[in-house]
Amino acid sequence: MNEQKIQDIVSTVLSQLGETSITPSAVTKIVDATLAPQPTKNDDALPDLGGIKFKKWNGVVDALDPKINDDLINQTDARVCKGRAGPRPRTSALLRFLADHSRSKDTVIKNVESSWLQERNLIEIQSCATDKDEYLTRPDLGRKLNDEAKSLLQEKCIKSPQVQVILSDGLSLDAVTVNHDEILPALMNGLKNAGLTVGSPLFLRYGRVKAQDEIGLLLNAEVNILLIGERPGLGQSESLSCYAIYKPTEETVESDRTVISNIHAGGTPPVEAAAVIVDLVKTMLAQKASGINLKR
Ligand code: B12
Repeated sequence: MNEQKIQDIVSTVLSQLGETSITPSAVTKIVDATLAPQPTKNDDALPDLGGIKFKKWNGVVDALDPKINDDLINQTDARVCKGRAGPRPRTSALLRFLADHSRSKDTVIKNVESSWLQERNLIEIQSCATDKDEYLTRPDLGRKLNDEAKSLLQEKCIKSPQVQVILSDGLSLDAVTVNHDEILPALMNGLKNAGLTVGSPLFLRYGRVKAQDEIGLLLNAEVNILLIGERPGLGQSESLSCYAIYKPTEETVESDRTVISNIHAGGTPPVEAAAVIVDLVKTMLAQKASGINLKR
């Protein structure tokens, strides 16, 4: 798909959502590998190994037709056409692998500042995990709210909304911080434009998916939408998932949930995902169901 077609799709989605503050060109971040600058020995500064020019680096020496490799690189984020030095990876490919690995580890263990949440009017609540270490080693604690969170929900949140939206760091904080500005305003506007009552947006620190059930129960929300950082991969550490559930109960199981994964600039772009989620919410409300009980 060419850049113009992508821009047109983004433009249509933005106008359907009633979104005027985001320009389509700010949303589309697809880069053509053949246009990306290639690393040279004379670069003054140390190169950013996680940057696009290394991601799109073609390391195959003496290819019969290098354009074929460029084309392949452009079509996937997988580590292809990196060449080799004898039986070993080339230095650039190895350094890139290590850079991606560090990035993935960072995004799992990073914490968001409360000020970042306040600037975006997100009400902060926390699971029973007291820090990242405990969160990672005790998944059960990430599935329950702490006492303060339960009180905050009672004190500060709109009760019985049709839709409650929650953000959570989960296993990737970057997924939240990188995608927030494109997905949350568009999603909130889209839901309101669809005539739905929407609860106060929340941020759950150290959250696991199951925690959305307790929040849904306490706020008596009809549909509960959780945008949570996915376990990062080596090629992608900024991917967000949307887990949606209709009227969760104590007996809710995983198959009662619907999931839309791979939300990021190189997957389902966040603005487009907002439109898909609005449609999903409407379907859930109409059918009073989610997960395997939902007919789509
Ligand atoms: C880890 C993982 C799992 C683990 C979860 C173990 C655990 N307790 O953490 C295991 C191996 C069990 C698993 C199983 C399945 N998974 Co899975 N999983 C993932 C993965 C790699 C990361 C999820 C993540 O980071 N979640 C965020 C963290 C914070 O959540 P959590 O609270 O720690 O864990 C919960 C979620 O991971 C959730 N979950 C995981 N997979 C799925 C799938 C569905 C359909 C639902 C509703 C929930 C769910 O269950 C966990 C327990 O509550 C994603 C890939 C991705 N890019 O997102 C695929 C992914 C979400 N899984 C997928 C699928 C299809 C499944 C299975 C249906 C596979 C199968 N045929 O059996 C099962 C369903 C399991 C279920 N819970 O009902 C698909 C969903 C596609 C879609 N849009 O519907 C994904 C996107 C992978 C893919 N690209 O195909 N999964």
